[in-house]
Amino acid sequence: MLTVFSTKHRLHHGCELKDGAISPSFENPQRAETVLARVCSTGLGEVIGEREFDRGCYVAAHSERYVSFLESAWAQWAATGKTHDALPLVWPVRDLAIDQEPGHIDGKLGFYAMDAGAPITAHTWEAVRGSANVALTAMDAISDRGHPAFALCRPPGHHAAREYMGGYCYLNNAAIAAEHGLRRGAKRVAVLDVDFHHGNGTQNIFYDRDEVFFASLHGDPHVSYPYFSGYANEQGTGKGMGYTANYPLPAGTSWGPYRDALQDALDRIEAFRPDCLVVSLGVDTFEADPISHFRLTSEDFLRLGERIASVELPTLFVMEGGYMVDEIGINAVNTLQGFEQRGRH
Ligand code: OKP
Ligand code: ZN
Repeated sequence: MLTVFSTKHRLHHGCELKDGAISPSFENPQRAETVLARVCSTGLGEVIGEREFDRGCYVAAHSERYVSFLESAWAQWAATGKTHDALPLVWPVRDLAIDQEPGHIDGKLGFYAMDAGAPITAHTWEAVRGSANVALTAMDAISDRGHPAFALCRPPGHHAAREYMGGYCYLNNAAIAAEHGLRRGAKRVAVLDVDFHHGNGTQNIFYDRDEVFFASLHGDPHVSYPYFSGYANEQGTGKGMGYTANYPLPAGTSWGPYRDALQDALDRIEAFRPDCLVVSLGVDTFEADPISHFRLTSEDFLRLGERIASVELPTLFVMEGGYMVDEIGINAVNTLQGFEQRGRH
């Protein structure tokens, strides 16, 4: 399988608000390096760099003003004299004004963020663009050749919505790739999100659309981040009604019940008859993940890949979460190898 990787991810490492304190983010550069090392040591296939794409490709999934904010946020923050990471501190919840973008950077940060988990550092935008370009390059490979590809994206993207960042995510790499697939001629694209956390951003971007089917398996939002989305009754709106499927699962979920939910999602994806499949591949469903609560084993990721292959679609894997740094290479590549094994039969 082809892997696309960008060294630009190394430019981004920041902090997050966690358990009442600002601490170094679990989402660190070592993650992507560990996955890349495993891709190479297992001989998964060729590794190529990302190509450049214009901002229109990002604006396909996000608003123009949000992309402008991401481009200029560090400069605006630095202009106030600060040299440390930018994080939001106030959010427009419920009845507060959301009809006007604030002028001050502190206001803008809250306006365009869902949490204090997506720091903006001096070179964050470069890394974020690189990550989206990795996904776009990989989608081109699928559209051109119909072969599967792995977009080794960092930072991840699935919490990033049309107009806000959060949960380590800025641009929604999977959604940007799906939009690119549609522009490149796909009539329908399915997105399957197997990260432990609900892909609220991807859901948001496609919620009222019927040409993208979105399915997510994740920790029950009643007890798991992001808490405010991912319930089973969220099924889409307008012509998108029925094109979103959520599978909230209890803490402690292991392969058996996980597999049953996965099979249901895959059945619905097959019924949708998409031209290609984008998989938001988070491996934080691993039993030893430090911030998540499922119990998949490294072996289970082989089975996950096999099942995904069973729908026999041109497939793009997009890296999302996974924080047990020692194991994320094994678990991510096990998924890809499980997929390839099945494809050979
Ligand atoms: C990003 B991705 C829970 C803290 C949650 C944010 C998690 C973001 C996950 N105690 N902090 O979906 O892997
Ligand atoms: Zn996650």
